[in-house]
Amino acid sequence: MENASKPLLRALGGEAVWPPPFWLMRQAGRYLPEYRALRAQAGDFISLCTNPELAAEVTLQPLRRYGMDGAILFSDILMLPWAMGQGLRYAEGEGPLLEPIRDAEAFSRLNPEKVRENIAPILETVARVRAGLAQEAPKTALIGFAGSPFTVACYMVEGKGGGDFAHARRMAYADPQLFGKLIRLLVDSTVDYLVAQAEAGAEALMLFDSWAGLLSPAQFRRWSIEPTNAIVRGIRKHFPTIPLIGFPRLAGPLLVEYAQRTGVGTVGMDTAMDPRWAAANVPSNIGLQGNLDPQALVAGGMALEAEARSVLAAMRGRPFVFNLGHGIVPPTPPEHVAALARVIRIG
Ligand code: 1CP
Repeated sequence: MENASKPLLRALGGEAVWPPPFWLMRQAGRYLPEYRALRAQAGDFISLCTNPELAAEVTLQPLRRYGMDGAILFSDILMLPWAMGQGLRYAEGEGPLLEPIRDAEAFSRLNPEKVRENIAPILETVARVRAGLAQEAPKTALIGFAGSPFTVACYMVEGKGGGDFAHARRMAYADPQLFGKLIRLLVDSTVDYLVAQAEAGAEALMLFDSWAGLLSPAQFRRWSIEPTNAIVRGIRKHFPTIPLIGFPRLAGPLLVEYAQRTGVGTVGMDTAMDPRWAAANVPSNIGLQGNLDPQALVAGGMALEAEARSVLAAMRGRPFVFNLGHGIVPPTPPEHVAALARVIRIG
């Protein structure tokens, strides 16, 4: 079986592989000069995400330098609302800007029937990366992904990132019917989207719930755990055993309930999570992924090495995938990533 030769799939399947497999959130991106060159050639960010040749190339770039065990599809969590027809652009230095959805009329303009057609180039990227890995990196597994409904809804309602998504969180209390409709639409379209990525060649799937930590415990159960569980059940009808990773960022102790109730096999730990606490409290049949501070990677040197070693020490003996606690930031020196890879490979 192919699984047997891919350390990432073995770890996500519940095996305590050591030294652990690794990949890094935002491993393709602006810290790499070759990414910046290709990005300039593509023009804007959406053009890059919908150009299968360039997006596949960008996905493979970090592997050529560092030999990660996982490749993550180069795309963005906001490509799903874009595919439903919500206006989206990425302003230089400002992040994403969308036409906010704050009422039933704006909601009714979303067109989920268009998703299949609009995501076709992204699925082609998946197929190209998978073929590229077979050629260039046969032990590296391809991870497909989507945003979790709550996190994607945050951007859809707010129209931008960078704040605390007050409009979205308020709508969840003030108009739970409309917010619930948006979440259900996202659950259904995210199942279709992730199943399509698996059909195109993704070998594991990850759900990014980057803003789950903004929710109260009751709202976390309702808008993060329940929709994630619905997505897991939907995917499992088509792919009963594909590894699934959930990342409820800044969930704190609610990470345990998320691990117990969503059905994902592996949970991501953010930078603020103590890996020793997670090892002691997350059920031992659930894998862990994370959680080096991206700023330690910018700093490099002894601080990076010490921090990486303490994560490794906490995770020894568990099914574990080494990663950061959040995405690589643009000022990261590429040689620090190489230094980190050496520390992880020693185990
Ligand atoms: O200028 C550029 O090149 C665009 C920067 C960029 C990149 C490289 C954006 C805009 N998205 C991406 C790629 C991306 N985004 C990937 C590709 C694979 C990889 O990891 O290498 C993935 C998985 C994402 C996921 C994503 N996008 C998340 C979830 C993870 C996280 O960071 O919390 C979120 C919240 C987004 C939204 C988004 N897209 C881009 C930006 C700058 C943001 C954040 C905006 C904000 O601050 O709210």
